[in-house]
Parts: sequence; structure tokens; C-alpha cells
Amino acid sequence: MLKTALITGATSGIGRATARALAQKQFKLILCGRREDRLAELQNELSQQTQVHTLAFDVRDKAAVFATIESLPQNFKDIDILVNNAGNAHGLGPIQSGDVDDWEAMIDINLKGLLYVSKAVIPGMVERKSGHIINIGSIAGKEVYPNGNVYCASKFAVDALNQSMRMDLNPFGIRVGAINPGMVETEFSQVRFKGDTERAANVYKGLEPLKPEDIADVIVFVVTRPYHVNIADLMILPTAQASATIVKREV
Ligand code: NDP
Ligand code: 8X3
Repeated sequence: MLKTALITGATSGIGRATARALAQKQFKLILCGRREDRLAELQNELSQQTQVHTLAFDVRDKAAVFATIESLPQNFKDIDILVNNAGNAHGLGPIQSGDVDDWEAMIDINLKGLLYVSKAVIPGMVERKSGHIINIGSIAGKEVYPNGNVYCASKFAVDALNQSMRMDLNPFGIRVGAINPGMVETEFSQVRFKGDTERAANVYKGLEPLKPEDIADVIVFVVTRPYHVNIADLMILPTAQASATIVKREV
């Protein structure tokens, strides 16, 4: 039987590349995000390859998360793979001048949103005693960097949840693992710098960053391992990046 994967944040970057890569492998897809036009476009594209259902909701909206996932048609209800990917950084600056709205956005989306979606999906996995949760963390969830403060905290929380989910879901044979990327060129920096394209472009200046497809490749590898293999925690960096703060740039 075809496996069903639900991907949050499928309208852009890593989530969209993952949707495309899983479609090639004939996974049935539930694509989530707020931008309905992009969901429709991707559904149109990937429906040539596999069955696709879209769900438009904001992961911050607890009621919408539960109602929308509950509304899935019968043939999409049994979710085998959950890719908890939706998230962003909002701002980059010292804690003393941080914007409280930015802090709340990161905690509400990256942490609480991941929890709401997981809470909506996990009961079915527990009942069926099978499933696979992939949490998209970050190098920022393994080491902090100056001005990263609340974004790093939200990703450290994802790392903690990844470990605890794996323990709590162990009796049910559910696989849980994290993928922690370094610099990937997506819309991430445009969001972080609120549309300041020059500042966003500077992040990747003088180096070859990862592409979203590089992460998608690894996700395909992770979900296609035999069921007794659980890839628990991976960090993937561009060759030019040695740590959150050490990056080799050509000038
Ligand atoms: P993008 O900005 O390209 O994609 C972010 C995705 O998250 C979009 O599809 C967006 O959809 C979705 N999203 C954001 N906010 C919400 C929300 N409130 N409700 C629902 N969906 C939301 O960034 P990336 O692809 O780079 O980011 C994906 C994940 O990878 C994030 O968790 C990020 O932290 C992580 N990551 C990224 C790295 C990078 O360097 N790019 C490195 C390490 C980790 P929409 O706007 O349509 O709702
Ligand atoms: C995104 C990578 O280094 O900008 O999680 O925090 S970084």
C-alpha cells in the first residue's frame, strides 16, 4: 500500500522540495501551509505523479490545526509520515533590543505549532502502532550564535521534543528523528530580514549554501530505510560551513 506523508510548510523551501522528492517515490501527500495559491500550484504539479491533498492553515491556530487535520478524507486519514517542517526565524538581533512580536512568532510557529500538529497526528500512529515523525530542527538547535537567541531557543526546544517524542512513542514502534540543517538557501532569510533582499542575499555571499533539494534527498533516504532502522538525529551542513559561526567565504 502507498504510504501517506503530511508535510507542514510545503509551500516553499525545504518542505516544497521534500514534497517533490516524495512524489517521485509515489508517496501520497498531504501538503500544508498558509499560502493557498502555492498549495494549489504544487498540487497541480504533483498530481501528475501521486495523490495529493492540501490543507491550508496557520500552525499557530490551535483550533484550525485540529479541525483541518480531522477533516482529512478517509483515504488520507492514516498518516504514515509526519514532516514537522513549518517554521522560520523572525529577526536577528541582540536580546536587549529584541522584538516581542518576533519572539512570539518563533515560539508560536516553531515550537507550539509543531506540538499542535504532532498532537493531531500522533493518536492515529499510536492506534496503528506505526508511524514516522521527522522534526526539522537546525544547527541553531545544537549551538547558539550571537543574536540568534529566541530562534535558537525555539530550535533547542525542537531538539528536546525530538528526543522526548522518541522515548514516549517507543512503546508503539513509532520512529522519531530530526534533521538539523545548516545554511540552506530558501525564503528563510527573506522572512528573517522581513523582505530586505540585500541583507538576505548577504547571508549566502561567497559560499555555496545547501539547496532545499539536498535536504529533501536526505529525507527520502531517512523514510525509505527498512522499518527497524530509525535515523534519530542528523546534521547537514554546506561544505563551507563548519559550525554556526565558522563559514568559509570566497571574497
Ligand atoms: P521557507 O521560508 O522557505 O519555508 C517556510 C515554510 O514554513 C513555508 O512553507 C511557510 O508556509 C511555512 N510556515 C511559516 N510560518 C507558518 C505558519 N504560521 N503556519 C503554517 N506554515 C508556516 O524556509 P525553509 O524551507 O528554509 O524552512 C523550513 C524549516 O527548515 C524551518 O523549520 C526552518 O527553521 C528550518 N531550517 C532552515 C534552514 C535554512 O537555512 N533555510 C536551516 C535550518 C533549519 P506559508 O508561508 O505558506 O504558511
Ligand atoms: C537556520 C540556520 O544558521 O540561520 O536554522 O540559524 S541558521
